[in-house]
Amino acid sequence: MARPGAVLLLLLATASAAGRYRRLHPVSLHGPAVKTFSATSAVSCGLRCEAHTPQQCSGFIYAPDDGTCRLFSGDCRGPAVVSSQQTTEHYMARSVPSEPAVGRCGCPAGFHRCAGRCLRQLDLAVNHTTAESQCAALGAHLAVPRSDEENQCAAAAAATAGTKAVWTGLIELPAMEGVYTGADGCGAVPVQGRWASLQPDDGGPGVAEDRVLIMSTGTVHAAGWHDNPAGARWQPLCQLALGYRPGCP
Ligand SMILES: [Ca+2]
Repeated sequence: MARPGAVLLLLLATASAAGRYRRLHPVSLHGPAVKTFSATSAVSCGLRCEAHTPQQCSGFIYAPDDGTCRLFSGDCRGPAVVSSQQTTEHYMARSVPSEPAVGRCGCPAGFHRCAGRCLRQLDLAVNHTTAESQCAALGAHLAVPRSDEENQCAAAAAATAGTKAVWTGLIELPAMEGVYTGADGCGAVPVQGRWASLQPDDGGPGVAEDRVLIMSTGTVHAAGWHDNPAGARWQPLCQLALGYRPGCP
C-alpha cells in the first residue's frame, strides 16, 4: 500500500528534499541494496540518500517495522524477471532536477521525450561497441525498452532510421542463454513477445548473436527484435540514464 504520509513528511522535512522523491509502484530493483542503515523515519532515510550523488543513490526503501533504510543505485520499470530482482511497492525514487529551461517533461537538446524517457537516435550505423561509446559520450546508454510503451518508442525510432533499425542496450548473458541484461544497470529485461518471427536464432553455428536490435517494418526482415553479432552496424538509440519522468508522454 502507498504511504502518502511518508511523502508528506519528506516534503516538509527540508527544502532540499522537497519534490526530490516520488513513489514508484511497482518497480523492480536489480540486485541488493548498495547500502543498508538503521533509520528512525523515512525522512532520515531520505536524507541519507541525499548525502550521495544521484548516481550513487537513486532512491530508497524504508521499512518502518524494523527501521531498515536501504539505498539503491538504480530503479527499473516493469516486473522482476529473475530471482535477483525484487518487485516492491515501497520504493521512493529520487528526482533529478531538470534544467530550468527544459521543464519537467522536456529533455536536453537533441533528445526527445517518449514514455517518460529521453531518447536520441544517432545518424550513423556503427557496431555495438561504438554505439555504446557514442551514447556514453552523451551521458546516456543504449536504450533498454522494458515496458510496452518504451518498446513502442524504440520501434518508432527504428521506423525513422535510415536503416529502419536501431541498436538497443540488451546483451545476452554468456552463461545464461536466452537471458538478456540491460545497459541501464537494471538487470534482466523482459523479452517475451518482443522477438521478430524466427528470432532469436543465434545466427547459426560459429556465429555469436548476443546483441539486440529493433527492426521496423518496411524491410525484407521481419519487424521486431532481432539478435545480431556485436559487429553488425545499426544506428544507436541512446537513452538518458537519469531522465525518467513518470507521467510524461
Ligand atoms: Ca538473429
